[in-house]
Amino acid sequence: RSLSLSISAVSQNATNPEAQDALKRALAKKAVGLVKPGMVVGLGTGSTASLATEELGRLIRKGKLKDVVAVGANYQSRVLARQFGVKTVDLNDVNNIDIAFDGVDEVDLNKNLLKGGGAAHTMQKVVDSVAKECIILADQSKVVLQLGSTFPVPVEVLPSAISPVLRRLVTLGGVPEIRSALRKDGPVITDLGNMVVDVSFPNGIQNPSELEKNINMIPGVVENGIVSGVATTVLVAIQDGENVIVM
Ligand code: ABF
Repeated sequence: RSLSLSISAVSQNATNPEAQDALKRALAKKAVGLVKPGMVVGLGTGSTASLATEELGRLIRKGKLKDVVAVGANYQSRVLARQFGVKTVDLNDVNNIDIAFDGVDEVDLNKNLLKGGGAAHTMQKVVDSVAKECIILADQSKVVLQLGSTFPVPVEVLPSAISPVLRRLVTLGGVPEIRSALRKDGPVITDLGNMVVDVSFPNGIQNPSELEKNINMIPGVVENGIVSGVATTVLVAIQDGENVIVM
């Protein structure tokens, strides 16, 4: 399904936190409704994906989804899954993932994604790309006409290669900034032990998939937050007066 139906969401992306939470819950419910007994489910990270994990656990505990197991994209999603009664398995112990749910920071009308606000995009990309169906959960605040409009591009970088990588990112037209840890004196370190560089592109991102490849070709880059060609479905939740519509 094309995202063109969702273009109206672009102009409506100011939402208060309670309304946004209702949108995220509606997305979680809709997404989990796609899971069938016996499936292997990939779980992303972030508040929207966490709500989907919670909903999955609720249905499993009710006995509605027998023999479902989950692959968590990272530590946070695995802990949460266990907390909600969802059995987890290791990615390396399954041959495939039937369906994955994940959140997003930005999505454009061609299903290009920008992820990595939580510094967890590397393994999210692995899980999402292994899944036969990758369902992206986007409340209306996430829909943009051009990636990079509201967020910089997160790039996970090997700490020992940080300086040359920063120089190469500048040659791609980027303005890189090392992400620092809130309330700590130092950089963010990912689950995988790397640093995150947030790169803004003042001239805009015209070709997301080309930029995704070019960034990943820099030696020392582990993975960047642009994800093109992976999302099979983008569910968008919008507020329509008193109602929440997921499409
Ligand atoms: C993950 O969580 C990230 O890729 C993205 O940065 C973030 C979205 O979080 P939320 O659902 O809380 O807006 O999916």
